[in-house]
Amino acid sequence: DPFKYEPERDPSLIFRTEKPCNAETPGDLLTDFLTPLKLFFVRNHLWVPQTHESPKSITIELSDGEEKTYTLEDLKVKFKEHTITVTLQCSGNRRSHMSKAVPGPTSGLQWDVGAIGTADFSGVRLRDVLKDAGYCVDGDCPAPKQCDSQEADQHVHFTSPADTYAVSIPLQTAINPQADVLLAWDMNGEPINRDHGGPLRAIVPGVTAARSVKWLGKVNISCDESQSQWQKRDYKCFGPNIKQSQVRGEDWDEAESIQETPVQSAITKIVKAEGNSQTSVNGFAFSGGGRRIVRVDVSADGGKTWKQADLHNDKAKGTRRWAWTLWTIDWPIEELKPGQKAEFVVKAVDDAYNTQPQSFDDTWNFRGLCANAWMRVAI
Ligand code: MTE
Ligand code: MO
Repeated sequence: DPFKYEPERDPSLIFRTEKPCNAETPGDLLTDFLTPLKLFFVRNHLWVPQTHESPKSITIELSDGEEKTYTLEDLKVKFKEHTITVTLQCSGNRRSHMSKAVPGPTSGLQWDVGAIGTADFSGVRLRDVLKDAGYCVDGDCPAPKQCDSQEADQHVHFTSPADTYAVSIPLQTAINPQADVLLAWDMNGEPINRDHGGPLRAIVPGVTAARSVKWLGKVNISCDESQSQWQKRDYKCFGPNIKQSQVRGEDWDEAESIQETPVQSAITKIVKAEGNSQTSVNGFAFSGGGRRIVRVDVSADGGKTWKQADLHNDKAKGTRRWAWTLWTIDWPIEELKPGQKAEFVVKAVDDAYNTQPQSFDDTWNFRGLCANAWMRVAI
């Protein structure tokens, strides 16, 4: 039983499956800017490797097949350490909300709002390590002979030999000094624990968390995306008219892998007014690609009228905005009239003026990925 040696977990998490462990943070505990480690959601496709099974070094495979290996100690002494505040969100977060849309249920773990969390991750820039290993990362790099594609189309693969999970990101993300891609060993100032991929994990800010490979052992550059099932046959969205049974292999091949994620927000905690005061509505807002949240609109009448929430101040670290923004709005009790549309609704706007779709009915996809329609909670 490969699940015999799973780490202990906080019982306040909501367990969607036990083996493998898939557990989310209850919304009303997502109130800290940095998510406490014991409450940070866990998303495992397979088992958690035992300490002696997880790699203590990273092997970089060069284009000619030669390999260069760095131990954790090598990384710590050879390269500059960076700490970046990163929100990791599973592509399936809020899937259960999409499953209530007109087209019907979606397949996968039926997460509520809590397959998301934020931490300070410390480590070295992947870019610096690739450069040291002999890759051209600055400017005009010649396209490798064996690729018929441009540099823009190359990919960096991350592999965990311990649980066999592997995915890839575009090379341009990996080598961009503004993208802050890390080989990380610390999470909120502590060595990354077993559940979250220690001793070494990839952190790809602003990109769906599926690309932040835990128990990382190998990195290589390739002309093609990773050939793993997690890259090729999952984490892709199709149109709302497409049922899973209709999708052929070539449709999967042609569909785009999710990398940067769309703007998202959720209501996590509502504190009811006592007596004649206010009801406090709290939540998070987050956008991929380093885009800041510039506004959060909240309605108490199902989306007919709106007010703006107060965005919390925080101390996010990083070259761009990789962290969520927490928000609060206090609603006077006399404005909360029970009725047909007595519903809190939230939607956020990012710095590219992207906003969230109104409904899941027309953004539905059968895997329930990137579920980011307005969130509604009955009052
Ligand atoms: N890395 C490995 N090796 N194995 C996994 O199952 N799951 C991925 C990613 N990295 C996974 C992995 C997915 S889908 C998500 S959402 C995040 O890890 C979850 O990270 P967390 O468990 O630290 O919250
Ligand atoms: Mo995920």
